[in-house]
Amino acid sequence: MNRTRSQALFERAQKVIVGGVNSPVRAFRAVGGEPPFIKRAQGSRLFDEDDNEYIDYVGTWGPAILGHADAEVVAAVQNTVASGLSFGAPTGLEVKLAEAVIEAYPSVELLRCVSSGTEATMSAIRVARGYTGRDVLIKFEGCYHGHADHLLVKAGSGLATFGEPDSAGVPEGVARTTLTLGYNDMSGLEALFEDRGEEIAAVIVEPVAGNMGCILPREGFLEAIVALCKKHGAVSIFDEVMCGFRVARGGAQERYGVQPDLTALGKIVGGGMPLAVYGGRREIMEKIAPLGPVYQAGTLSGNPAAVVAGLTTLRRLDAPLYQRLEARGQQLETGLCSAAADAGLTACVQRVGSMITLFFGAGPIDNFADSAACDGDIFTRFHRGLLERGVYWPPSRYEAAFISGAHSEDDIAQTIAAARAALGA
Ligand code: HOZ
Repeated sequence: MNRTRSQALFERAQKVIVGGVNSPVRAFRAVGGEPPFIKRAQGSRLFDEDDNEYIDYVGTWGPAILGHADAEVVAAVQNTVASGLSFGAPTGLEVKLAEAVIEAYPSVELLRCVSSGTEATMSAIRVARGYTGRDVLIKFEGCYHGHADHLLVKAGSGLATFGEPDSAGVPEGVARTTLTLGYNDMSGLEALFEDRGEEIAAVIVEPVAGNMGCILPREGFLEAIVALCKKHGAVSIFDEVMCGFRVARGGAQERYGVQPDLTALGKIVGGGMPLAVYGGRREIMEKIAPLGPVYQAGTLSGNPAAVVAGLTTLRRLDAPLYQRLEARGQQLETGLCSAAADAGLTACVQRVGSMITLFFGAGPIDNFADSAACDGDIFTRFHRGLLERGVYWPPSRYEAAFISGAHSEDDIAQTIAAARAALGA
């Protein structure tokens, strides 16, 4: 595949942008290659600067559930921006979006719009601390909740990808307020609450983890988090930035029937634009300014172009779409399992709806240690082989892949054929 233009752009980019990219995983360093520079995207496809075409499974890291450049979403954004890009004042669109989110997430009684998933989780934790008057936060190893200081402790996503789960630049005192446990470690959680329950402000979790590959909550794990928080006066926070509106319209909390105190949403809720949401129990959310003493604000919060992209996307998330995503997910899962088995590899596929990971290790993969023990060299071979065959898979073994409503049966069949060739099946 010729990528001369992308290579030239990457060379220029590295002189002026850190690592040539505006978010670390995009640099493709973990898979030893150079990133194609993307010119446009349509449906299930990406097109790079050299006019190479790829079937896309990154989906702009989650938001593109309808596929790229969906005509209705694009038209809604175009109509809205014609009336102004940003007002820094309330709009009717924000009210409609809030109502749509609350309808899909009954645990959310009151919410706030912000501009990124990082802001949503960071603000949810601040309000949990303000509400409880406590400092300690529990997170699970390999979960990634954005790049706020207290969350860059044993984190997944880019930090796991580059082997530095704790970021430099985080004050020791801040890091010390974050305690970590293995994902799915219910007895560890119970013991920690027994030991330090009175100090714990909140437990934050990706209820379906996607930043250490796709890892499912074991039966009872989410329920244990919510129950222990309740028992000890702490706040349970589901970070559904990735799995919200993805694994079901009402996210993991609908799929598994568990209601947290607070929820963070991002990615799909903004329809591909910079928008995220945090919300939950009224009593907690009423602690936020101007109703209460916890401060949080943003010039572009509730930006009309972002809100209309999100609202138009949410209106399209109906039962037939989720059935279609499930069918395509099943097709891909079956094909990848056979490809790995026919290549004589130890591997397992973990999937919730349209969120999927092929792990090169024996399953089940229940936590970060299991995920890290999988074979990174085979993943690199798999990734490069796919890319050369026109399939754009996440460039890190710790990032989940996403299927969109625009992926056809034929797209999936082509992907499976490429995977078979890449693995030598
Ligand atoms: N943190 C994102 C993946 N989990 C990466 C975002 C990006 O590079 O765009």
